[in-house]
Amino acid sequence: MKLEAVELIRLNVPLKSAFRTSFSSVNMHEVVWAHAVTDVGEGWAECGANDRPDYSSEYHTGAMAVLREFMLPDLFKLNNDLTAESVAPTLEWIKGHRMAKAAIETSLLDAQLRSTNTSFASYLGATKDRVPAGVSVGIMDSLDELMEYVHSYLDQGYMRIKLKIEPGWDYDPVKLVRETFGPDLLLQVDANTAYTRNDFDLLKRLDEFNLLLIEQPINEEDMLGHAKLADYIETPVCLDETIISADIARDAIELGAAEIINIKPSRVGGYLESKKIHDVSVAAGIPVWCGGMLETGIGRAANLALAAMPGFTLPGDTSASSRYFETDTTEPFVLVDGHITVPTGPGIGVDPIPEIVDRYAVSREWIKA
Ligand code: OSB
Ligand code: MG
Repeated sequence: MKLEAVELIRLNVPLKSAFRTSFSSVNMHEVVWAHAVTDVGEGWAECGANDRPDYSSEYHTGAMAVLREFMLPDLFKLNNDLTAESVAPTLEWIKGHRMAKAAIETSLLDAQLRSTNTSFASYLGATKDRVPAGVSVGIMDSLDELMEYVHSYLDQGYMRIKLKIEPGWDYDPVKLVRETFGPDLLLQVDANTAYTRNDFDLLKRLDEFNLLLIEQPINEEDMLGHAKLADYIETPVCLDETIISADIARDAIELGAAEIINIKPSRVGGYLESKKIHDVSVAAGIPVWCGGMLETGIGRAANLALAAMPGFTLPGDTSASSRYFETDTTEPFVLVDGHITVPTGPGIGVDPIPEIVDRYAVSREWIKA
């Protein structure tokens, strides 16, 4: 196919309630979309970058800049030789910026698959038509508030609870949730790098709660530290921020730093690299699950297709649209019996709703070949 133009859309999508992690508290999902126009049709993708470089080094206006200045000019130059599969090799010379790369590659994969009537799920080799949904629960102002939210998510049918933790909000909230909801609740925690190598004894205290996993306890660059921690505690160590490629995933597994892997397509540069990480992990016997970046329907749809691959044996953060949004940008994804249905239509299988995009868009910029 040939890339004719890309529209970069910045949207501010209000969240139902503040989402607090160890690195930020947000009331608004400030995000960028890539809307690709090709000679075979159009495609859509949501960039995972936050408004600030707080989860990773990327941020939304930085992603727009690198797309505009470096990525799109190279992809325009490919003319008719462009395929979704050629995006990563073409942009390989550009260091980092994986979320920007993921956005453009995914929008082109969407266009390409729509043009051949193929769904993301079948392209990726998905084997499930619905996936169990977990929910990521932010840090709260009080334990009472936390209990209200966890109660409500379990009432809605979520199959797994992930508690965000940080120093000062760890042992007590985890203990309360475990004691209140019992030993059968699938429960895990995510620190988003908030701890250090000096905190291993504190983290070991969580062993008594039989957690599914602890996600990214320490610095993302400290792979050896994670391997040491994995030896020291019983709770399986799961990596999120550290795993930026299939090569890194292979190393983390071999070093014993990743006993479980959170695959987030945006973080690793897209769905093709995600598939590679899935394959590396399955070959090594490492369970994977699908993480998220609070995606609206455009990003959520593609994540659900990935989560339907056979190696995704743990519930992901692929929750319903209503977890975050009063009004999603697409037809909402709904929770049924704790599961979300995997889209089967061409490409990502959902379309943006124009009036809603108009309502949330704060800027729209066309970049043409
Ligand atoms: O670490 O998984 C994370 C949200 C933003 C940035 C990082 C993370 C998260 C979440 C929520 O935990 C995932 C989601 O529901 O999309
Ligand atoms: Mg995480």
